[in-house]
Amino acid sequence: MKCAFITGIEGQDGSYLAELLLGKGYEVHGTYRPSTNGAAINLKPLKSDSQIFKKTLFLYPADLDDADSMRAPMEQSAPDEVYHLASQSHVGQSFEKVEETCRITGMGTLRLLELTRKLSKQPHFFHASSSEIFGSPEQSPQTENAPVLPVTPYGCAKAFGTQLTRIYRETFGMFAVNGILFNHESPRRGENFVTRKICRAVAAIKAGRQTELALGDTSAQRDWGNARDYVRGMWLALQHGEPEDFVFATGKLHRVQDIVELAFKAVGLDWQQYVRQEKQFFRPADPRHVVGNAAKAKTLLGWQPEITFEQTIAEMVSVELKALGA
Ligand code: F7E
Repeated sequence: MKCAFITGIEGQDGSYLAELLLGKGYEVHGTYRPSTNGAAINLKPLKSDSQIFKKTLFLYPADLDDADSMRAPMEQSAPDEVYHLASQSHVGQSFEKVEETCRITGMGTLRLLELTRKLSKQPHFFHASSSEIFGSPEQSPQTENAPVLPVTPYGCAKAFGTQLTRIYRETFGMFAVNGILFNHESPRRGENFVTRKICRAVAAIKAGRQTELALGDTSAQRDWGNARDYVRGMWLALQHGEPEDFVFATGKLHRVQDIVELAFKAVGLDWQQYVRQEKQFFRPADPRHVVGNAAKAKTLLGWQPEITFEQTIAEMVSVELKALGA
């Protein structure tokens, strides 16, 4: 039985990845932020399954800021594969919490690389890198070789972790891989990311519990995929014969405005009556022209996205409506 170690297992990606690996017969060990007390909703189905929880799924509170808290679970589990997904991942908040973002997202990755390097059995290591490392690139779409020129504190912290992952691969000989992940969404997305924020608000407006939706720049564009496709990519990247970096993206750009229109249309409401833009949600800098070219992942891993942007938004709205009983 293969053993995997996942940081940030309670998050959107961590929970989908845990399900994928358990389904493949892995033993899965994962860490969660001590402040959540292990109560996050995404793992509830797995934790309530007595055939799984504490049999093939093991959870530990651990803080990326504190290498000692990570060391014991990593050593005990002796993983074959490490998936490093935990971070301070909100780009907007990274402008308010610059130091914290660099500590958790940047230095946290260094701590984990170093702990992994010192394990007696060397696992394959996956770092969840981000399209934010490219900033606002001059050339689109971006491949693995696009210049690393971040424009946000989060992008900068991810760039640090990405380059270190390359150094641990090339200098220390570790099987260390960056998955350069473009935006990816699902009903498990955190509530303050724009897709979930819109879908939640649309359901609440439909149910008569909210009257308006305040957003930042609705002309902002992103390459939005589906989280389930991207965690499959993570796993494939670690099964590949050579450690290499891979872009995971759809290659298609959409505007925030497109999400607004799709989501309101799904519930039969006119968005113009509810949506306004508010200064507090605009960012001091916001990447432009970020769209990925995942040709390498397609050729070498046989990976391609299967769930469309439209399907993802439709599913997210429908889950929010159900949650409200609407
Ligand atoms: O913003 C605009 C905002 O916060 C998307 C993370 O997973 O992907 C994600 O980062 C766009 C931006 O995601 C609101 O300005 C407008 O242009 O959903 P988001 P993100 O910043 O792209 C990358 C690849 C990561 O690695 C990150 O960890 O939407 N926008 N109005 C808004 N965004 C938010 N959150 N809230 C608004 O009201």
